[in-house]
Amino acid sequence: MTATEWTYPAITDDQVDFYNTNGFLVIPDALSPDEIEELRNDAVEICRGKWGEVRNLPDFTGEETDGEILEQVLCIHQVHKISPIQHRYLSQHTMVDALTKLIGPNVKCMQSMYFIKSAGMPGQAWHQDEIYIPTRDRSLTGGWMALDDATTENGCLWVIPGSHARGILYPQHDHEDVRFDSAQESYRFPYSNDEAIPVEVEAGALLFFNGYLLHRSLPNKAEFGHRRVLVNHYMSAESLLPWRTTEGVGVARTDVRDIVMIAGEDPYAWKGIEDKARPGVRGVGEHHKH
Ligand SMILES: O=C(O)CCC(=O)C(=O)O
Repeated sequence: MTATEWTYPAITDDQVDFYNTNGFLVIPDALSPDEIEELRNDAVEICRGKWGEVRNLPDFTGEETDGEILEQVLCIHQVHKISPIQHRYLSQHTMVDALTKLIGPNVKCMQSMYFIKSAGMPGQAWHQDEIYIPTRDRSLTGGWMALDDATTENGCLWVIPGSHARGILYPQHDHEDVRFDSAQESYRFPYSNDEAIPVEVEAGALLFFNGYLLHRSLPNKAEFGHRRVLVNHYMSAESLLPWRTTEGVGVARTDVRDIVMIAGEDPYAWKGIEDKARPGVRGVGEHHKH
């Protein structure tokens, strides 16, 4: 089966309504088996240095098996900045179809993250993505491509349905919870853990979530294997992107132009595009270092 023979699902109006009400949406069978395989293989190539430098990678000798490589890396940010394969998947067929219906005709992407999350690796505590990547029209949308079956055992995503709707960003603080990586945790929100639901999906599914939706993932408690996911972040091209990027050394800029257009027209094309962000491995936190 080649990618071109795959029948891609088309997102329906009912699915758009579900997303608007609940803040998330699953589209099964969004990727062909060939696409899943290509994305899985590319993670190893990225870690082996095929496409160039990745900040904070372990010092691999070149003698490791693919499995030994994967089990040492939790997540690599901005993989599309070096891998042409990851760059191509920003605009994967179902992804573009869904995003143009969920966001609007003009869509840009500013971030990719490849989670490998092997057995034993931590999850990420409750958070809202607009805390990190603020838009001006609340259009931030995560497009999460499952490359393995994601289950409660291996650390699928958990969401609080409808928690995006009020349009409030809750505060964040550091945490000492060993289940999670070092990213901060949202608190003081009016929901309990009992209201959260696991989003278990099969490999090849696409999961979309709103930038104001409270979500988290738990550790991979399986005995072996990975929970691989490519998650890209998108927004309307009409909104400026006042992002506090690492390249800006923590300073919010008026409009970060390190973006990739994936559908429609860029109303700010006259500003040009920059190429600043470089890929880097996410820290797992002190309590997870071997
Ligand atoms: O997949 C995960 O483990 C976490 C992903 C996530 O929280 C995000 O992309 O914002």
